[in-house]
Amino acid sequence: MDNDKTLFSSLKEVLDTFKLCLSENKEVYLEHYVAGWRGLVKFLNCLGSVFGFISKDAVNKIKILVTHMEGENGSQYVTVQSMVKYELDNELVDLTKRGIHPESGCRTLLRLHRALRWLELFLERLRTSNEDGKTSVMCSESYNESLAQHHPWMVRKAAGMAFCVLPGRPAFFEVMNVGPPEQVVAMLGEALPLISDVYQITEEFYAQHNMLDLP
Ligand code: 1PW
Repeated sequence: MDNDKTLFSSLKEVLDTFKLCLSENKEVYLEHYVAGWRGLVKFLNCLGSVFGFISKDAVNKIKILVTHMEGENGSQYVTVQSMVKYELDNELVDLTKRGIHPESGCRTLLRLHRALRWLELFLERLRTSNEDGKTSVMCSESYNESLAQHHPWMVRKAAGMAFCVLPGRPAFFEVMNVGPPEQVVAMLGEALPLISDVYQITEEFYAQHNMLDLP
């Protein structure tokens, strides 16, 4: 599954994958969450090599989750909720400081979850921007409001440098490969509430279990 060499097709397809994440009783399916992230990584890779260090970390996190999902206890890793319950019940999570479970599903997913908030904020800015909106500014504002708070200085610095060379809005829309700008805006308007739902449900579940600061 991790040798997925298929090319990025369209951001619509990627965002559609996130739509599949929510079960009827509002649990988050890991399979679709991971598939959504795979698509995002392909998208990042189309934005230029400077995004390499960003996508590399996401790829690592995806790999860790897939290893859990395909491992002998894979049946516990169907939804975020079942994963959290299983890992907590079996003391498989380092709760306060890094220890013997540096690759727990819970702490790994938390990193992607925080990054999803960045994506949500960024795409929302993009959706409401006008023709001369600067993607680099939208991206760094979204980052500063979300993920940056969890990153050390070095990572913030490197991320800031990557944002500076983001393609401008027209080229960015082209890479998204959704169609003319009106269609991109409409697609985002449809997809963003669902991404937001996935984010909020995960956030609340992690908060209930006091797991928003896992080391
Ligand atoms: C243009 C749209 C952008 C949205 C894609 C978001 C991708 C997010 C990946 C950010 C990764 C930055 C470099 C890695 C930092 C890691 O140290 C950090 N990982 C994340 C995902 O924040 C924390 O992981 P760690 O070191 O605690 O294992």
